[in-house]
Amino acid sequence: MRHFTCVQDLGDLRQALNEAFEIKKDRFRFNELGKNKTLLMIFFNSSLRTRLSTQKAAMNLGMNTIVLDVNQGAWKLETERGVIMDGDKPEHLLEAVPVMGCYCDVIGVRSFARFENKEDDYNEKILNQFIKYSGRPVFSMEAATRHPLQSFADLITIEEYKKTARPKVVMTWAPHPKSLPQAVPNSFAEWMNATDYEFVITHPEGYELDPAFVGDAKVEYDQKRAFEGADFIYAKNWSAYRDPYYGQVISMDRNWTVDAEKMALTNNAYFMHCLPVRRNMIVTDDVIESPRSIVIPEAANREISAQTVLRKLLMGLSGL
Ligand code: AN0
Ligand code: CP
Repeated sequence: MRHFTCVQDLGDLRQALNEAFEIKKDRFRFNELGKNKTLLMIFFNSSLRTRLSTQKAAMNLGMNTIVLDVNQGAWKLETERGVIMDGDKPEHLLEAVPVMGCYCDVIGVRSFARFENKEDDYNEKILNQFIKYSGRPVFSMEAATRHPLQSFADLITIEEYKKTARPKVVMTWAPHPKSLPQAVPNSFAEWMNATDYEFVITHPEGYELDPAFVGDAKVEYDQKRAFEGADFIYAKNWSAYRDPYYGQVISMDRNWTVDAEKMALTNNAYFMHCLPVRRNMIVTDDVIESPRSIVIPEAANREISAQTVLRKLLMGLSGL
């Protein structure tokens, strides 16, 4: 594997899952593979899980890691070509990216949607410049449109907890006070559509996602009806995708908060969320604290998804 930005890059999903479970059984089995290899993690946005789990995964493989928070200590980066750089940004991405490539073997990038220009976001303008100009294998640590390491961990988690071959998985929008990207829901939909699960998306009118990600998923505007018989509830907020509201909060309706009453409509479903989560906006305290909440094992699987991906990238580097 040369780069990792979406589910297709993994190739055979069943095989990738088997590799993940192999790693989970003995996470130090491949600790020679990354010897003398350096991972550079670039963050344009904050992170807790991605930062820790990816670094731990790299250490398990014997890699060295360097972490750079672009907005803290590095030069502010201009990203538009042709700009007269007389403002507050002393360096251009077009020099910074190849320079970063000089100091490492693999690059992870976190670069959220900026909501300034929908086309730039949906063309993955920043991530693609890393792919084009760094000369290194690049993987997404949540880019503008997808969060594949999260979705892979989500899939691993569902595979571990499911009781039937084809569980009913429901992704529900839930309220949040700030504009959040569509990357997590887009990506989760993309990965669920790559399985044979029954997959339903529920959200208020106006929160329709890009049809390219929704694919064949069933969209149900009645949240309670969507919850009926669900085996997994995957909660997430996202901002509007459709014009003219792209990137905006158009509803904070707390009737969409996941609570015990709604969970009672499900088939004793497990509750999932990628975290960080705002309690009593997205989900009530009692649901997230209940024995059916699997948010912590879900987060723990981020180490496994990252390690499976890094291993594939390292194998690609060695021509394996
Ligand atoms: C981010 C998002 O919704 O994309 C990161 C989630 C992993 N969440 C926040 O910014 C709160
Ligand atoms: N789930 C997730 O990616 O969390 P962080 O934003 O803390 O990395």
